[in-house]
Amino acid sequence: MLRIAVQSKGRLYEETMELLKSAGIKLVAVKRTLLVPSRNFPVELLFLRDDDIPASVATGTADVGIVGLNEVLEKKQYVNVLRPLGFSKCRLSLAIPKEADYQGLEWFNGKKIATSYPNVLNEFLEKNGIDADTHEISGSVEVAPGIGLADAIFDIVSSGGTLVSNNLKEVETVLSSEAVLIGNNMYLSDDKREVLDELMFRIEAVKTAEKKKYLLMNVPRERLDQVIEILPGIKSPTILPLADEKWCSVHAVLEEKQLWEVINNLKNVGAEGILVLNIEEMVI
Ligand code: PRT
Ligand code: ZN
Repeated sequence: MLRIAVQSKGRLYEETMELLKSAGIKLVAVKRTLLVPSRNFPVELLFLRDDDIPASVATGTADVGIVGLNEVLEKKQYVNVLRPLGFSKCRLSLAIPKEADYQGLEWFNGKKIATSYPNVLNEFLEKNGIDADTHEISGSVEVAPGIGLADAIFDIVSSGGTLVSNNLKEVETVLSSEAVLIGNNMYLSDDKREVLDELMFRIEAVKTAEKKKYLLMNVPRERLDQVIEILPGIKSPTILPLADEKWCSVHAVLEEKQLWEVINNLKNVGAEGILVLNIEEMVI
């Protein structure tokens, strides 16, 4: 049984559960107990605060974990990032009062910076030769400059709305973060290794499918060549006959970002009844 440490509640929770569900992992019942086994796959979920996930994996309490890269780097535990997961994207940035005149990093020399990420911040300051005073606080970092507790902050930014409403401006992005799957260097039994390989394989399939759409349409046979030229399929599109011999049905997979442009081009050459379907998993 492979044990996966996940956040018990918070910003990572929903999408972590969604990913595991898409990978075909059903839980016995998501009660808020600490340890919940799956009923159809040999894994169990260990629900923790995100701060505790890197250590739980490093010490072997859990075999793998799902947590923000920002926490992984801050906690300095011996864990490996097995793969990025593409959700909970954010950045760790330096922000200062919006009226301040900012010319470059030297601005921070001699300044006091409030943060919940002192390790990542100190590493960055050291690397850039900046001598600032790091002040660790655990929550509501963004209010620190407004109440005179600090000159600047180093915090997570996503939309930037929190900075704006606190009269701050983002001046340096130090780290781009997202949820990652982490593991440790410990020996995994053959059984666990097999489950982890299968889990990684399924996550890969889910992630590959996420950005793709399945397209079906009816095309006049005489326009088929033009349609094939428009479709940037994985290989060549599937073409099926229809009862009306002048028409055929064309199926293809394409990148979500190309979707609307391709659909317009298809309509222009006479494709009809265009259907767009989500793909749940894709094994290449
Ligand atoms: O209780 P527990 O310790 O488990 O959770 P937590 O409260 O420490 O963390 P949580 O659930 O808030 O965040 C978990 C992870 O989500 C973080 O470690 C990041 O990897 C990621 N994440 C993604 C974010 C955000 N986006 C985010 N916007 N974490 C925090 N924020 C905060 C940010 O600090 C800001 O104050 O949300 C606020 C709004 O951001 P804006 O820029 O959109 O206004
Ligand atoms: Zn936390």
